[in-house]
Amino acid sequence: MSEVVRLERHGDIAAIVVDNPPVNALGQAVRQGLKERLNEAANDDAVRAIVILGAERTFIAGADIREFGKPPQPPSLPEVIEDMDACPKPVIAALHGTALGGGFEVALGCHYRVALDGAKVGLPEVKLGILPGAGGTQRTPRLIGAAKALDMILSGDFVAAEKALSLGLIDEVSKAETPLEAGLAFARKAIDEAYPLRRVRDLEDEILADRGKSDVFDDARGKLKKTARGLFSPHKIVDAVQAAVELPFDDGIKRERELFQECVESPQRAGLIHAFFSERQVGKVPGLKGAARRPLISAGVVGGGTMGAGIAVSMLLSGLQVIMIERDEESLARGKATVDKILEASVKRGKLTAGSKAAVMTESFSGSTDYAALSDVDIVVEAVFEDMEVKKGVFAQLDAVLKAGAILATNTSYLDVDALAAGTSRPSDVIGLHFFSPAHVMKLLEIVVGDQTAPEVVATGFALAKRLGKVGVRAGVCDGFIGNRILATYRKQIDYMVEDGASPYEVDDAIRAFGFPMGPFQVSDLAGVDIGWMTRRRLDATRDPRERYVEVADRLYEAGRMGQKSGAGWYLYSEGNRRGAKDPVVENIVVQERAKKDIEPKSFTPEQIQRRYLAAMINEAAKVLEEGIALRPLDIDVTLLYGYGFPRWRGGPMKYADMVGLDQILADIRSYAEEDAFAWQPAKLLVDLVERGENFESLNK
Ligand code: TC6
Repeated sequence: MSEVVRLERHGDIAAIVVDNPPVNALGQAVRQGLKERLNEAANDDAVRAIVILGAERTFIAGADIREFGKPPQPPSLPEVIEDMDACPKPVIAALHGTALGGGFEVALGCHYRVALDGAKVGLPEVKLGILPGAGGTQRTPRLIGAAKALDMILSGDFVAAEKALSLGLIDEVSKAETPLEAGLAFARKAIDEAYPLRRVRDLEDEILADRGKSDVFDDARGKLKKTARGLFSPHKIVDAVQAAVELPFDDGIKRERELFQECVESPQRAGLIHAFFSERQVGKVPGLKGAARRPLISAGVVGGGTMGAGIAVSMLLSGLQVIMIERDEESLARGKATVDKILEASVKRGKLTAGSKAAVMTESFSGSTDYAALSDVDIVVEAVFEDMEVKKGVFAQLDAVLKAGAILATNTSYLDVDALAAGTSRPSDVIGLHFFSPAHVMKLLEIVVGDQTAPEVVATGFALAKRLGKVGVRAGVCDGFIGNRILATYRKQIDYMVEDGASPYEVDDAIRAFGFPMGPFQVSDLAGVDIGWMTRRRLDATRDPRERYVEVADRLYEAGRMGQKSGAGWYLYSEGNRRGAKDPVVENIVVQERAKKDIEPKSFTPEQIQRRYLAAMINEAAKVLEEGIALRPLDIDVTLLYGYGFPRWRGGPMKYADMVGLDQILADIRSYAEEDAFAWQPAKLLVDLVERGENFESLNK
């Protein structure tokens, strides 16, 4: 008797309850249990209707995604669903919480669906690189037509119960307190009023209306060219829905199965599922379990520039009281105006009502030029100019006025958090909170833990990240922490390749072809060529003389080409246009710099560009791990996915390295080292893992 699925009798109605916390996923035991209990109920003459529901917080939230990629264990989900569909008694799904993926497919295999108010349904498989492979692509168009089914399955968006009812995905929204109550009430009606067995597989109206109309599918495929660049499963989804329209049900199901299998075997499935679990694991920091958290009601932000204002907005929208500090009234007014502007944009996009915005601006947000205004806040984030002396000055002032137990956070992207902490009388309260620009949009928050940062301050940093809707990643102290340190290394390889013969535009094309949304030179133009210049000047004093230095970017800076903001950088921007054009002037600068060093240009294929870029990224990432700056490979994956545009379907650089094979990555590094031994010193960890035949995944915990 399976424990994860139980059969309850309520008079002449049988309730089959899936009880497999946390989300009632359809692992093997659940599938087996569903099949057995259904068989039991179907063969019991005293049972006249069957209700399927989930215990605790939700209906079934999908297949157990930990099982994908492993040998399949019978019974398969389509087989279980077929039994429901064929059952001679009415089978009713009673939905609450989230009925997702295979969970919603179970519901579609039932003869009727009733949902509690507040429940959501959805087919989010596309987000995991697969497709609804248990009849979802075949039954959904039979209920709502191909166009709406494609919208739902290609977006993976959840649909609220009321909307699901109006679309025709479900049959009733119930005000009942529990799914059992709702299911029993529906089953009673089904018995008393002799509802027919309404099998979705037999519904033909929508399918017949769509048959022969290829424009729905042509349109969908056209849109995918823009929205699903590089992705595999969306194209298979269109094929599967088209099969639903063109083939008899059983043939469509067979086609769906083949397409599903292709998706399961694709590396994108592995990458996306790794990303799914990593972003849930990243907040579970070893050693932090059970650490107390400090209360967070009010916050200070020092600095009202783009970063400070973005941080303030993010905090305000999370319900915190925020006080902004600036050095004079004029700067404060500018900072407040920036906050107002960001909030106004949220109103325009419909994310905030005008009334809420007004309330936030008047009741939750204030500003001052006097640090004393911060005497009672729980946390302060400084976002002033990136200069150690300036930041030390701010910390000294904060130290003088903050209450005991308040957290002092710096938003530095590179600087030594320990040095800042040492300048205060309370180093255990100091932490780095590295937001990414624009801070109210970007989801990554590096939580930089100093030598003396107290565990409860770290735990509070993670709690803040969650409250702000961000993904917090623990990082140790070093120049650039996890993300910017790795970036600095792979970014240099780009400059080397350009000096050696690649054009910046070839590089950008190759990196975009790998799946990044922008190439590194486009990013540089967006961030500002001056930002890179300042970073290089900061590092001048400590740069190892053996390091190769490329001056092309300095020439651009000297020519006043600051990127998008000045109308020219690596690209040329026409008035109001953020899409730059290739610029022969830049190509000329590159040619001159090569000539100065007598470099005979060679050509690079897109694959060669990508391999060097990735090898540099992975090698530095392995050093970051080895030094304990990142605790686990998954912390690096999440950082690069959320802060640096690494394609999600590749899982992050460490997952990608595992999939390519660490031996190949190391072989690449060793071959590049023959040209530049200083830049390509293999990480000891990488060498060790290759020698032991292990991968990065083995270090995730
Ligand atoms: C599918 O169904 C394909 C069918 C075709 C078959 C032929 N499996 O997100 P939370 C875990 S594909 C295994 O923190 P929330 C999760 O890892 C699937 N585990 O909670 C976490 O574990 P931890 C289609 C799962 O309340 C815990 O549950 N379905 C699964 O913020 C809590 O998760 C989906 O894509 C799973 N399917 O959100 C739905 N789902 O505590 C994916 C969750 O050890 N899931 N876990 O860290 C979700 O979107 C959300 O988890 C949620 C709950 C909305 C269900």
